[in-house]
Amino acid sequence: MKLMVTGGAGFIGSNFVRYVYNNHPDVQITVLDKLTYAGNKANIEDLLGDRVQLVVGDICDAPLVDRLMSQVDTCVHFAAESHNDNSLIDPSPFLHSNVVGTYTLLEAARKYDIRFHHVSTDEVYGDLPLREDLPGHGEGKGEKFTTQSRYNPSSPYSSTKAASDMLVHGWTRSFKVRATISNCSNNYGPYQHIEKFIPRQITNILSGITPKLYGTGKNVRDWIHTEDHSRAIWTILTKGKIGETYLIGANGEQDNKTVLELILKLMGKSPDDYEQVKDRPGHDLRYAIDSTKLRTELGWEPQFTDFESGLKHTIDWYTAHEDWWQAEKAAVEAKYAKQGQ
Ligand code: NAD
Ligand code: TDX
Repeated sequence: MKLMVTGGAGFIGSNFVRYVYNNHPDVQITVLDKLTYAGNKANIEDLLGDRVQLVVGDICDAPLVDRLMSQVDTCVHFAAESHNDNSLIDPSPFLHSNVVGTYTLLEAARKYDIRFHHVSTDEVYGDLPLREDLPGHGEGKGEKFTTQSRYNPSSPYSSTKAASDMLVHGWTRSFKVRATISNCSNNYGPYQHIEKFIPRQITNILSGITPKLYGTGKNVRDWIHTEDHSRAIWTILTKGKIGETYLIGANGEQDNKTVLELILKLMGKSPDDYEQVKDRPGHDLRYAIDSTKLRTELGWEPQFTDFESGLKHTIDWYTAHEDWWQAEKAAVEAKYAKQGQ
């Protein structure tokens, strides 16, 4: 396989490149990444060589994308602006990378008949009510996202991801692009940018800064280890049916307050040693994925089923890799402080 990975120097993309490198030695990988503030060459530097090359460039650069796509047979598309809070301050790069970027790649996939996998998010479906607000605490059917759920995005980030999914649908139906889509829940693990919830709190504690919880902390996210996400994408790429969408999730629902208390406990702090700050405008209440289709049709199962142990490994990674995040910490916190968060 000659594989192009867009966004392969970011959090999930670099973990995917590492996964393919370690498990599929016959794959040649070209990473196309703009190295925005979220991309970091260091994430894949040790892999660069005969089997992995990095091209620094924009997925909206049509001549560059055309040239690179003419040299591969498969593309997994991660590149995106990925942070909700940033999209609330300035949506424009989200339109550029997430919408125009996906369009540019699809046009090349169409021209060269590339097998295309589009990496998307459960946030395209909007949010679900909290279980405590549902009759019988939501243990019945229909209270999780399925591939039948209605698109209902809440933020500039999720609406541009929803738009990109729609482009993939259109190009698949009208131009027979051989595409699949996956919508995954919240990832955690090594190499996640410190603007995101879990690494922000870990690095806050390591830096002597009080952790910051938005609002009441009742909001629920469905956590999955990024390595389980990589394995799921590989499974869809190799066994998935063209034109299909697969939801990826590992039954990892936790409210933010519980996650923060667990981080504090694992780092030897008092569980109430945090600050409640201004809530995110339009803050989605709850995400929860029903991944039955992926499990029953393609045989994928998550391996990181113990969240506490996965979180402990993640804390150990940030503790051991201070050089990876330290230089950016002050600027990330200064940006949040400006927003009252
Ligand atoms: P990230 O922000 O850590 O990485 C994004 C990468 O894309 C960076 O390396 C960046 O430099 C690159 N990039 C951005 N714009 C580009 C452009 N115009 N041209 C080329 N490269 C560009 O994001 P992530 O958390 O790793 O997310 C990766 C993908 O997975 C995104 O599509 C996101 O929507 C999706 N996703 C993320 C999660 C999550 O929990 N983080 C969950 C589900 C889906
Ligand atoms: O400091 C914080 N305090 C806090 O309480 C931050 C940064 C976040 N939060 C809350 C907001 C969310 O309820 O934690 C939760 C997780 O926040 P983020 O890490 O920003 O993730 P989220 O907005 O849920 O989106 C993530 O999952 C889906 C990724 O960033 C997206 O790219 C992905 O599509």
